[in-house]
Amino acid sequence: MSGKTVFSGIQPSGELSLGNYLGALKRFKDFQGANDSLFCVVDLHAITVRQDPAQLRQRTYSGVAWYLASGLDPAQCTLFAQSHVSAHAELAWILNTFTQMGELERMTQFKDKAARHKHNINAGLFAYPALMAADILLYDTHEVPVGDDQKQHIELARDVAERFNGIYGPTFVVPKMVAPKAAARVMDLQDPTSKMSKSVDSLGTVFLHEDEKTISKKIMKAVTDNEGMIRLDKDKQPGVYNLLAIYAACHDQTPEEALAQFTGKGYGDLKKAVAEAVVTVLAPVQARHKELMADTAQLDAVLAAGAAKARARANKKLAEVYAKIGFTPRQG
Ligand code: ATP
Ligand code: LTN
Repeated sequence: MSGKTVFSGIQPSGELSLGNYLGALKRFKDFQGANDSLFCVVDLHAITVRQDPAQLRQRTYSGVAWYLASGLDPAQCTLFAQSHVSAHAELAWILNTFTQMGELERMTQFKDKAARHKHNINAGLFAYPALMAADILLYDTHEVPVGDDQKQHIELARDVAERFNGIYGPTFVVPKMVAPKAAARVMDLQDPTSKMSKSVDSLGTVFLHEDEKTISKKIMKAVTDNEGMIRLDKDKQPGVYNLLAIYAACHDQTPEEALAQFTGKGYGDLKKAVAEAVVTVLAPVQARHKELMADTAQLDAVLAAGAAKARARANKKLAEVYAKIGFTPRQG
């Protein structure tokens, strides 16, 4: 063990996308074993947007299966569902009281989702970052591997940890975000100025479960530009930049290394190479996911074992926080 604790979470709010895979999931296996690592299906977060119960259950199983299919081994990490460990909701309540309205109002994810769900701008959606801070701070997490879109939330978790520590003395580890070297923000293939999102069903999102033909078609139809040159220019050529970043992430390269392979080539060549790279990377993961989904009892067993491990740790931290705040000790 390196002595580092790593935590990350994915919401069962839709079918997972290529953004989730390259920005987060694909890297998780590299953190297990040598580190103390915890990975969570954050179902409490998912209900900040209205969910159909049967679909939520199915997507939670699917999320666990994607974690396993991408190489996580429950013997080497702690894999669990957020709602199975009640300390997450309890600490979130406490942290709500250390989080300012003004801080939450600045969160771009809240602003985006509030705009998309105008008829359900609920208090949970607003307070979402305090729950995320609780997820992370409960386990004395050092590193949080996430995509770029989570930067603001991690910064808030750091501020809340420092604020609490400042009042009650050292209690929480102040966590750091770890972004991937390429594809930290995979963009929508049809609108490369917007993030590829799993909860927006469009031609611009590649879903992990899609077949080879569909994936290739979506990538071949990706929006580019009229420049006609393959360059790394995020502002002037966001579509091309996005394709290069996806290619790079699939090959474990930096975008600069990927660019070097396309000198003198055209957009058609680039798209073909990206489609091939994505299909090749996803094929074994998809096959394993399918096998795992055939046995949900096995997935329940993985979640039960993971929750037992997480619960013991989380309850200990929560008791420490409660004592510092001045709650009388829980008897039994
Ligand atoms: P929603 O669309 O419901 O908000 P999401 O896919 O944006 O969902 P999560 O499921 O919570 O959000 O994301 C899980 C992980 O995937 C996080 O680490 C997040 O940063 C990462 N991620 C999500 N979208 C992208 C993207 N387009 N590019 C890179 N990483 C991403
Ligand atoms: N907010 C994240 C999901 C998430 C998370 C976490 C990520 C919830 N809790 C803890 C890392 C650590 C999102 O919307 N992508």
